[in-house]
Parts: sequence; structure tokens; C-alpha cells
Amino acid sequence: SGKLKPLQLVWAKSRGYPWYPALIIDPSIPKGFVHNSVPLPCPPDNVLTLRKNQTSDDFLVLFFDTKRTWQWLPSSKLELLGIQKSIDESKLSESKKPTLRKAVKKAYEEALHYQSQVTKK
Ligand code: OCS
Repeated sequence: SGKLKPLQLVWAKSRGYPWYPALIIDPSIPKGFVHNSVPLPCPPDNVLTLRKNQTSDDFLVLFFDTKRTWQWLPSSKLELLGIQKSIDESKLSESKKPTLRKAVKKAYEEALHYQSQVTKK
């Protein structure tokens, strides 16, 4: 699944949901850490505590959904976003429900916007 590393945008597959835009976050970043003048989202303590019960090498992701959901997911549930057009297009059209498809599209745009803020010099 390519190079998965902190601040990489990904498509993430959460159980019961379509593939959805998310951001890989380094769980050890200090609170209030700023990257290229953009404050990085900091995982709440309960999300970090949750991790302690798991043994696999999961990644911490922050979904670009309206609730900004945090989740731990294995690399098998993650794919790079914004790298390969065919992957993005298939994920964008995965859901048959128009409402859900629109939500995925909106999240995708927010993800790309976030990235443009973080990477601009
Ligand atoms: N809200 C979902 C994630 S998403 C969850 O709780 O896992 O809707 O962004 O796929």
C-alpha cells in the first residue's frame, strides 16, 4: 500500500462505511505541534488509551468526516489518496447512495485543501 507515514492522506476503510478520506497522524506528536504554520490535530487521550489494548502495528488516522473521527487501522485498510487518479476515482464513486457519495466527495476536497495548507511554503 505504498509509503504510509504521518501526514500522508489516505483512503481509510472503517467497518460499515465506504472508503473515506483521512489523514495519518503520528500518535506521539506533542499537543499544539505546528507544521508549516498549520496546527496539527492532536488525538484525544481516550484515542491513545484505546491503542494500548492492541498489538498489531495499526496507524492512527483522522477522518475528514464532519465529526472528525479518530481510528486505529491496519495498513490493509489504508490506501494512498491523491497519488493515483484511478484509485481516487474508484473510491469517489464507490457508494451507490448519493448522500454518502457527496459526503465522500466533500471529505476528499477537504483533505486536498488541508494538504495544500500544510505543504505550501
Ligand atoms: N464515522 C466513521 C468513519 S467515516 C467511524 O466512526 O468509523 O464515516 O469517516 O468513514
